[in-house]
Amino acid sequence: MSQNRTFPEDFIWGAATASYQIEGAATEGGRGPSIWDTFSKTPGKVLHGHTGDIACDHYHRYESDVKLMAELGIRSYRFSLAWPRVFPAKGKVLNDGFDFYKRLLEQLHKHGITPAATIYHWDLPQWIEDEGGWSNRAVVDYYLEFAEKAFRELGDQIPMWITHNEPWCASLLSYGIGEHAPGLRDWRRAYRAAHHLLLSHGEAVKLYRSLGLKGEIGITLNLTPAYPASDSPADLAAAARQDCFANRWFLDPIFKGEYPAEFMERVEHFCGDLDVVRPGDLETIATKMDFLGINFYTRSLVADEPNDPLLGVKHLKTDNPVTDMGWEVYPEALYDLLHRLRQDYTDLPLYITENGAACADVVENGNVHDPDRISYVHQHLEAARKFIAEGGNLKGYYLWSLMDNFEWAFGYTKRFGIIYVDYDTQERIPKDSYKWYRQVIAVNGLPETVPGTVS
Ligand code: PNW
Repeated sequence: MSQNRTFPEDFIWGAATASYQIEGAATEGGRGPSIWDTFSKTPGKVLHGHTGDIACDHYHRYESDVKLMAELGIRSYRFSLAWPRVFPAKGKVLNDGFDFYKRLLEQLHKHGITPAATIYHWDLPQWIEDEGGWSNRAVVDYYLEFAEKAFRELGDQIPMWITHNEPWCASLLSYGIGEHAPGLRDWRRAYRAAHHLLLSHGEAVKLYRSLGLKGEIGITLNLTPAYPASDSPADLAAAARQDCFANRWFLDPIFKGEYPAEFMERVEHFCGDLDVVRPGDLETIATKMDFLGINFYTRSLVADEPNDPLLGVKHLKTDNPVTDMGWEVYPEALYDLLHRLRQDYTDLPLYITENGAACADVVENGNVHDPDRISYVHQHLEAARKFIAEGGNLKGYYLWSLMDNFEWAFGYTKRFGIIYVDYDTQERIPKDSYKWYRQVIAVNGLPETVPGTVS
């Protein structure tokens, strides 16, 4: 019975964070401002005016945080490198800008935890944004300079590199929808930004190879499968457009060396000629990498909506449970997605580089109860396990997040951690989900029943 609930021997259990969301120490060591410092200090952009100035103070507490990782039993820890710690201002390089990460790596090494580093998780130095940010092609060279320094200084200690976290968010959500820094509503710039993110990814893979480093390099995409509200041709077409917008815009160039043509026509009809793809770009973007990272949280359910100008879709709600983000809990979509990637795109190893839930935790006598998070993670791990059992090449799972942190436009109001953070005292309290995950890791498998649900 327990046999079929286990994971492969070498399955990589992990947890993830990102620099701006946890580090704090915003001006320490000469760090310059990032677009998130600027954005969070602009009134009305982040809930309650929260900023990452202090966050979880991980910059000072990394030692005890790594101890908590070790007690959890994770084999790998995914974190990101803060670009403005190294390139704080135009023409300025701090040669000790990676020192914090060197200290962190030492601790991880001491506890036998394998580091997985994301080069870019959204904290673009403000001075680069002042020159047009991701929508200006010059950013690609700036990014490569940062990546090269990271590879040279940390490359021998980090076996797993992620060029970008969620280019969809860093471009379309940030320059188009305007919900993330720099908070622009300019679709043309958003699509240009997406191209430069992809291009810098491909260039970084080539650079990594040219340096002869021995680790693996890939990219992390947030993929949100789109399901049609009905079988009508109009709704099917709406779901196909939504899928281009959310998924194929990144998957197709990376794996097929092309943008979805029909959708590109629609985009250019809407925003004007993007004037962004140069000869050779698509070949670079499609440079073979070593793995694909997937961040999965939810799906979307869409119907045709002729009055919606860009996509012609409307999003529908269901009766399924939602997390604190309002995101529908729909683990079947993870299973479907994994199979689709395998069938339509790649046989490369896959990693789930983020999955988790924001929940209303119940803090009680020094314990933190979070049954909904346990149930969410359990169901998604079950979907992952089923895919592996069917021959799928899924090598690891990084829970988002190790600890509560700065949840972007929502500030500290949404808690994703399996470790509770008291932002007044910086006290850490492992939640019930931490203890549950520790047990899953220890036995390399899922328990029979999902807590809090009737089965
Ligand atoms: C991801 N959306 O962000 C990020 O990689 C994390 O830094 C973040 O904390 C986590 O997921 C939880 O939100 C996303 O609006 C933010 O679709 C927003 C969206 C998707 C992912």
